[in-house]
Amino acid sequence: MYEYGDTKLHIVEGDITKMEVDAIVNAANNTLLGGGGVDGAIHRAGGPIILEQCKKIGGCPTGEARITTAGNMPSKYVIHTVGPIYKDGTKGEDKLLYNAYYNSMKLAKEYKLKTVAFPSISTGAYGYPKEEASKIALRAVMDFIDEEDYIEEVYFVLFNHKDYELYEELLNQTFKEQ
Ligand code: AR6
Repeated sequence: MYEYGDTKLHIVEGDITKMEVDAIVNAANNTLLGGGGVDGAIHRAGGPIILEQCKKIGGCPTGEARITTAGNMPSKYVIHTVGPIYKDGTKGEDKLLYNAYYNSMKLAKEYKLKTVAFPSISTGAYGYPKEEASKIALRAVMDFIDEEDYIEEVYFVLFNHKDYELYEELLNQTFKEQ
């Protein structure tokens, strides 16, 4: 566990659908109608209510976020955000990925949520290089805390050990420097 201001930051290796938090974040696509990866896992675990609510929302631009309930999962809400498809790093991918994290935090705060769990957005099917993506993720969360408000606990949930170690190293480095 790491502390940034009044926020506790955690890294967890595992399946985000099992997290007992106020909101888990989904790495969705612009349609919000489901897909593979973490998106598929969330819709499967949460059940059809999530798709029903997503249909009513009617899509989400890249970098923005929308919210639904979490159906059968232990969390209360799903914050659906859309990260960028990584092309070559010169198409504004960094800002869009940053916005996806920042706007998810913002929506969580609007709903007065205290605990939020993020997957590593865009680093699967969308091809974002993982190390760069992890730095953007942490920066966006820290900036939100600095600029807007704190969230009691933020979890970065990594699906394999290599990704977990990447975050562990980043957090160890970042918090050693303070
Ligand atoms: N829990 C936590 N992390 C997971 C899980 C899980 N259950 N499953 C996968 N990951 P991806 P993207 C990790 O492809 O790159 C979908 O089809 C995975 O190891 O899920 O943002 C959407 O509909 C990877 O590190 O999302 C979009 O079309 C990370 O989650 C598209 O994929 C993100 O991988 C979005 O692509």
